[in-house]
Amino acid sequence: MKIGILSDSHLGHKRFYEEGLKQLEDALEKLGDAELIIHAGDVFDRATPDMKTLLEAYSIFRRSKSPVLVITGNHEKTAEGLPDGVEFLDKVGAVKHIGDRVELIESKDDKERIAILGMNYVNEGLAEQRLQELVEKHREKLEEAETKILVIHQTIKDYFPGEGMRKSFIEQFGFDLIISGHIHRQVEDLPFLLPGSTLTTKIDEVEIEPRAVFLYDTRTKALEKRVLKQKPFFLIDKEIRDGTPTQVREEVEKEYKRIKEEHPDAIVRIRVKGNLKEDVEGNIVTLPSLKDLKVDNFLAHKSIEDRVVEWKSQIEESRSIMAELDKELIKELTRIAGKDGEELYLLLKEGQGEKVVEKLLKSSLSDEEERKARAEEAKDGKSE
Ligand SMILES: [Mn+2]
Repeated sequence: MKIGILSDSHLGHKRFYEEGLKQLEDALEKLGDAELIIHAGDVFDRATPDMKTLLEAYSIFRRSKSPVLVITGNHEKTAEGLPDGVEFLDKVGAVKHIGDRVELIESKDDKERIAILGMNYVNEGLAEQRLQELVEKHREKLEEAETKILVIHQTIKDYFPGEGMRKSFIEQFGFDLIISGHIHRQVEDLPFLLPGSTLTTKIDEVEIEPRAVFLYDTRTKALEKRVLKQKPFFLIDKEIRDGTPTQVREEVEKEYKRIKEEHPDAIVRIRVKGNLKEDVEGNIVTLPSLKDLKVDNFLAHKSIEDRVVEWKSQIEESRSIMAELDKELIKELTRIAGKDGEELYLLLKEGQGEKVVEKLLKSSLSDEEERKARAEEAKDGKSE
């Protein structure tokens, strides 16, 4: 069976909203010859997308010639019981949500039986355990199939440093193909396949690489990469030595104009590095503010105004640091609750403190107390 593979479409992305829609549309079109399409999570940029984004997503997925199977990514994670965008798409029949379950499919032409196990994103520290549980729970169904595919949205340590799953751990289960979203870089290392994102969500070294989708043939194990149509991205480092504010501004504008002349639809990020002349410290470097341009000021001497701009962009980009702090909090909650603390964390984020207190109090009943309570209940039951 020919299977189309894509991930991380991030619909509803604030800066690249239109690109997100267009590139998903292009992705599904480019996979028109697939019998089945798998999306490995982060369909949306937010867990609860606005109505416009939901409707756009609905109409794009409805136009797909092949059924689309989806899992949820970290961007779709909501507090316990709250619906997300993927659930909506599943309910209205635009996609099929296969998170934490197995989908069995028979190929039209040669009756090949394929089992696809989807695992929704979980806190990295719990991912291996969750996979083990899911494989055990669905063992029978998995064994029925000739071809077994796993779809996850996690970090695989061997491809990306930091906390995550081990390749060797996943390998033990014998899947013929392992697809993971989350990491926006493409990795072709069969049976592992990281399709990368269909959208450039930030202009950095990884994501200025052309975005793509993949077609995989389960019989021949051939993998084909299909590059998406997108605006050209440019990431430029501009070095300034003993410059003046005017000079910096002019150099940035010159660079931007040069690129735009050759590529009118280019999206440009310029990182200004180096230093200003000592005597102009305190002068204001006003960097041009243009639609398709993002300038980062990494100059050594900066005015208050420059610093405020820099702080603003630092705050915007501090999400990774926040994520680290969040991870610590989740760990602490996991320790106290004795189970997945992420649910509690999400409740806290939504301002539902009382619920967290309630849940923690419940779980802090010691085994002894619980036994006593049970014994009491049993006694009561008998006396009635
Ligand atoms: Mn993502």
